[in-house]
Amino acid sequence: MNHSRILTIQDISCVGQCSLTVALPILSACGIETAILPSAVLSTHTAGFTGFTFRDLSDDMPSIAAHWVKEGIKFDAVYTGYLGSIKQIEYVKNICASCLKEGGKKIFDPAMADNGALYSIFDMEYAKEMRTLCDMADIILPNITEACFMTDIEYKTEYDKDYIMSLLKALAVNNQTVVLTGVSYKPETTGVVVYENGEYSYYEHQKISKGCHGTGDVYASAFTGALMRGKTTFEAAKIAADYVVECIKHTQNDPSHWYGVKFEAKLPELIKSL
Ligand code: PXL
Repeated sequence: MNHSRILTIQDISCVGQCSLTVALPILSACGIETAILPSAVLSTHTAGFTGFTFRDLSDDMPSIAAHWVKEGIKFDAVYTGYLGSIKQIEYVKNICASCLKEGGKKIFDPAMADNGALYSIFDMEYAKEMRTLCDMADIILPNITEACFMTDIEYKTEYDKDYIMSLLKALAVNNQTVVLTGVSYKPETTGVVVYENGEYSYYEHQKISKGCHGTGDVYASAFTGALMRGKTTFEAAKIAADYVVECIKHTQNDPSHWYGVKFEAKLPELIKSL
């Protein structure tokens, strides 16, 4: 197995099973050396908890990256999730320019919205800036809401393949690969579309009625881990989808666990699938 080192940039929500507390264990379980750059520290995530603390670490990001440059540290891929501000998006661009190996992959999850709405701390200006980051990517992993915010296409809950194609074409202006999550053409199923070099493929799977927080981060982390282990984009998209379904099934009957998914118990299955 080739050794890969990835850098993931996202917040630490100390409690809540999202962002770095999901990405680091999942990528490590996939066998990938995982360096982290925390963009902020929050006591919990912002989706359902109130009164959380928020320490913005933006100002530390350039000096951390400058130290890596001095040490000659470079990464095979940069994978980003939830970022706290427009300034951080700019810093991510600079870090990719200075710390990615030649041919290194830029994998960006524009984690900023769901179910037709932006998360509480974001606005349209942020969405526009996120679009400029996604325009530089090798692979982006939006959900339909995020795709709409980045393309100015109307958000719909019922749609057909033509609508999905319009989103994909509007996103992939620089031939980035788009992995569009949460694409559901039938009430009982959902799935993920991979749009790569102008080719559309769809992995359809069971829809579990219960939506869970943090599954976007679990998905993107498992996808990135599988991809870094040499899977094709479509294989990685499928492995990550199957893993998320198992995580939700394992969590859905525990009402006390409303804030995330119990992804840890299903890591052995993810590892087996690689
Ligand atoms: O899972 C996305 C996410 C990450 N980080 C923080 C969040 C959320 C979603 O709400 O609040 C802080």
